[in-house]
Amino acid sequence: MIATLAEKIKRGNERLSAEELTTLYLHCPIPQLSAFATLRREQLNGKNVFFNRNFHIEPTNICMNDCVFCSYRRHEGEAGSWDYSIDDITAQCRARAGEGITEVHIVGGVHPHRDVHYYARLLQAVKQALPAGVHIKAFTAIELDYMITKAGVSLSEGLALLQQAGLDAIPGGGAEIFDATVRRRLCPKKGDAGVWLRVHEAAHEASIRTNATMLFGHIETLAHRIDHLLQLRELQDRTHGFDAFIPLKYKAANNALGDIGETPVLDVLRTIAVSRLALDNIPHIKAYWPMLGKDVMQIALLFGADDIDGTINDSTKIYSMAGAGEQHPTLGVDELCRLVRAAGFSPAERNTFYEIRKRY
Ligand code: V47
Repeated sequence: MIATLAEKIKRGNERLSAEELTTLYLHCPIPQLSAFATLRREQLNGKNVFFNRNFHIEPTNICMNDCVFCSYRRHEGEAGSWDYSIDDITAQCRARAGEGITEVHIVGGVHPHRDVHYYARLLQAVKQALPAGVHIKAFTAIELDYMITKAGVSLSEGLALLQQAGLDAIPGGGAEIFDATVRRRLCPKKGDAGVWLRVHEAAHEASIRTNATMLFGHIETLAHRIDHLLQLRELQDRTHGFDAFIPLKYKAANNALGDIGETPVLDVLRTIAVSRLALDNIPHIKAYWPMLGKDVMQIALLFGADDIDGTINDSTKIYSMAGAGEQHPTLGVDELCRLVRAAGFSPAERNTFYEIRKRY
């Protein structure tokens, strides 16, 4: 069976089924799985490992949802909550205006009182506070669904308002695991898979590029992961709007699910490799180093990942609050390039749309 799959993967133009992906995950020896994923990543991306110069803005951690995996969310007024004003946020942007940043990534909690008109004002203010040409990648599908519904406008009208205000791309968060039963236990108040997929489809129709994620290593099964990947592949066949897929390993500190612990590193690497092989129509697989740590990020490059996100400059709290090794995630371009070269690849600085700005 593995030998037949090897031939199929080498031919490079044939789709792998759910059964074949399951076999690869369960039965393929790890060196061979690494070789298969590397073959596919080289067919798509050569030796390039992409990164950008970015930072995150997290406007608030006040959130209406109650996801059991989340270490970050607080109630309004609760100790440890934050809620930055637009002025606070523009001050954060001005403080970074000289850093050569090309992308700002904005995500936060689903704040009960904020609608799409408020967030359009926020995006306008961020664009004005940063040098011309910096792209904004902002808001998970779940935040978008809430803020647009709250304003009483349609999904396409809401996205158009944000686009006019400066939205360039949408990140992949909020997807978690699409299966309805798991989702009910994991994030009972959050929009379901239909909501997530509909928002991304509407964004693609409006020519907004987006990413996709999968939160794994908690209460889901392998079948749920494969189903999640194939639902993404199916949408991408229709819209071609996804640039990157980011497999996010569940981190167990400071959240209600913590007793289950964290999944072993070989599960993470198998999942990244199977994602690369399953998502034959999504160009990039991101190894998100603030979550994986720098060492596992380097190894992930040998399992099909070709993107490592960016410099980040100590600007995100989602993973450090959940116990990630990187408590103050910052990676200078020189260090980032050294890590990529040491793993045998060529660092390529990209912009939000994967246009190469510089090779090192
Ligand atoms: O949707 C929350 C995840 C996501 C935990 O698009 C957790 O380029 C693990 O989507 N353990 C938000 N994961 C982050 C995200 C993202 C990150 C980097 C790049 C991009 C991109 C998107 O973080 C949430 C959720 O799935 N998350 N808590 C946790 N305890």
